[in-house]
Amino acid sequence: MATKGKAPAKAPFERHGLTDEQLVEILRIMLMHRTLEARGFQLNRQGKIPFASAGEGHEGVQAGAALAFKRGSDVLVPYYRDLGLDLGIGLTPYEVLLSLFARKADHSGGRQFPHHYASKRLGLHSISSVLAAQVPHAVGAAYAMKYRNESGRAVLVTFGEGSTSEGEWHEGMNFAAVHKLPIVFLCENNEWAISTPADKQMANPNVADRAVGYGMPGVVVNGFDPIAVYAAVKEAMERARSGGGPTLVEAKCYRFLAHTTDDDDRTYRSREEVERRRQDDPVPNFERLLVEQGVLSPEGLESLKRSVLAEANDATDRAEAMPYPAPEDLYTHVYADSYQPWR
Ligand SMILES: Cc1ncc(C[n+]2csc(CCOP(=O)(O)OP(=O)(O)O)c2C)c(N)n1
Repeated sequence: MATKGKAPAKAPFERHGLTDEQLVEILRIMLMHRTLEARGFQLNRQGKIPFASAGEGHEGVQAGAALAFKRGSDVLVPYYRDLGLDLGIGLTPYEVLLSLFARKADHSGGRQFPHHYASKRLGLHSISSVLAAQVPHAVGAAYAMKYRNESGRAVLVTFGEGSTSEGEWHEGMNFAAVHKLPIVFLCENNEWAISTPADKQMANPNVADRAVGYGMPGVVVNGFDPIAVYAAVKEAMERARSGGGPTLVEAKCYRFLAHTTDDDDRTYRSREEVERRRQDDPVPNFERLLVEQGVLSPEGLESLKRSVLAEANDATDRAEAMPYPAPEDLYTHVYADSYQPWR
């Protein structure tokens, strides 16, 4: 595939109107994303949690896109690999750890799959593990906004490139374009759908090229560059909010770790490939950029990293100390009233 193994050439520093504080906030989200994901893998290997997924390589896409989301009015319909996007719109590390530990204080009472967050407070839609099922959900939310004349609001829906092979993805794209709905489709193309490489998924290397077939704009952006992602998603969200209809944005990135803690990626891709792609790692590259551009001092960077780690450690300790749900709560919210099927 044309773009495989290569990030687009390095552009000169362009901050797209972002202040120093916003640039540092993007880096803080990227660092927290990476720290909490490493924590998930550690806790799994310690036998303390059953499962965690991994978005290493997606940090730039997600922290950049999160900044283009308008808190309090936009709606986010993410997928399971979007920890950084969820943190970026306001999910707390403590909420993340409650989900991983499946504690009673978790938003779903410890019942949902790990990393499947939902928050009415944040406009964060409940996540579905069924690939592309979130697309019709998101399109429905966008249709409701249009039906109710709620201008100034938009939906951001995300998915991997593998999910674009699902019928629901195509149906959602078509319906959104026909009805000119306020929605942005953000594809996080990490080149792998578990063990299926992107060139076995589709003959055209650009998911974004499909947009023209539905009658909406499609753009490709370097997913290792959070500022470029911010700019592309912001423009698309503004078009959606102002009645201009949907956009498909494809952010090219890479998955550095296994699909989840249950996957062994050595069975389908070489260590050399992963090692080679590490040169595009958005986290150290963005750290370096902010220091080079004088946005952060080297001491400021170290202090930011220390505070992220301290917050992650505190969230881990607090969540681990919380109780599990009681066994007798199993049917709460499943059957009406206090009906218990075994009685
Ligand atoms: C309808 C459906 N088919 C298969 C699966 C199993 N499955 C879970 S994740 C995944 C790969 C998805 O790849 P992609 O959409 O590219 O996203 P990524 O995980 O790479 O971020 C598959 C096949 C599923 N969850 N749902």
